[in-house]
Amino acid sequence: MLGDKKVLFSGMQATGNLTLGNYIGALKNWLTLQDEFETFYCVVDLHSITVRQDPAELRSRARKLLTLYIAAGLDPEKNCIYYQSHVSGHAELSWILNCFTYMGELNRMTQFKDKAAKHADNINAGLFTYPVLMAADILLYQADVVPVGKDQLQHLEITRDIAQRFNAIYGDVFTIPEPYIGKTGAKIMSLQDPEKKMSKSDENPNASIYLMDDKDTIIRKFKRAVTDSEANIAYNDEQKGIHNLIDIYSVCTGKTPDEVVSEFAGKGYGDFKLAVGESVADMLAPMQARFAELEKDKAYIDSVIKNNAEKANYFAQKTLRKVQKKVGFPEKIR
Ligand code: ATP
Ligand code: LTN
Repeated sequence: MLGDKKVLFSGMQATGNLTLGNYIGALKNWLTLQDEFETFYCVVDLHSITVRQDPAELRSRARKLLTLYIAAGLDPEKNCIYYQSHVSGHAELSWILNCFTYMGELNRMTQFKDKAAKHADNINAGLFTYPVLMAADILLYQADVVPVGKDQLQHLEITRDIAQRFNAIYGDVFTIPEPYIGKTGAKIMSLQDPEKKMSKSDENPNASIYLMDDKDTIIRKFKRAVTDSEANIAYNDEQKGIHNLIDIYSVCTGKTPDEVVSEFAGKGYGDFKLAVGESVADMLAPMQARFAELEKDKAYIDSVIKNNAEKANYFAQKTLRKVQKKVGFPEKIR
């Protein structure tokens, strides 16, 4: 708790361009939670370098991502929006937690296996201990809830295990965090392969809707979306492509999947795909306009970065000092 509010922490990597999956699975839920919780929304740039990055590009993407958080509707006066690399406590706590995490646990992480397969030429130790840094992010702020997409549940589970292990040895140091998964659209699938999740690192640009895609591009991508030959708009596990489009439309319009199915009863896939494309473009338009404005206001974004890094540091240091004392590091002489 911070004051009378529970604490919420979440973050995204500044790798690639954000997709509709990131928006629906993460950002959109964040917006609805900003009043209820004391929130920390981080641009996790330390995590980004677990795969090789071009420095100038990483810097530019990280700033864009931070700006996008605000453009999407997170008020930086109410939400602590900051760069992970500006708060050294993340790396410091991560080291300590590394010493409370087992190789066997990390070996089971499916994201590690996927990323190791994808980047076989660079299976570095950071990629392996990625979940420990994520645990540090969360535990540093004593977060009660962590809104993420379903793919991150395994990382939340290991975070809880590490925290419980630490608490069992040293007493109640860390709050045990709970995952928060949005009701609809917890997993948005690729438009080109509905068996795979929509991912910003997908090589095929037609597989993902990027948050900065214009209306024509969005509609064209939905028109090309892979579906099936049933020619029937129904919500079931066999018609995975249509299922995904119904999920997306349902999030954009606020209608339930059943309502969507009745709305399009007897209509063709062409009509439905067009409607989905339009609803997505309409949902994204205000954010795109706001982003363009904010990007021009360098002084304002700089002030958000500075003020929120200070705020995050303050809370991070509180937990870090407590942990350092527990494990036996000597107190600093001031
Ligand atoms: P990458 O392709 O680089 O691994 P990603 O697109 O999977 O990236 P992340 O940065 O790993 O995105 O995730 C940011 C947030 O978006 C996380 O909370 C994650 O659960 C959520 N998310 C990512 N993809 C989807 C998706 N297809 N559907 C729902 N949520 C998603
Ligand atoms: N691993 C997450 C990003 C992430 C995160 C976090 C999410 C890093 N630290 C802390 C929630 C809480 C991802 O790849 N989506």
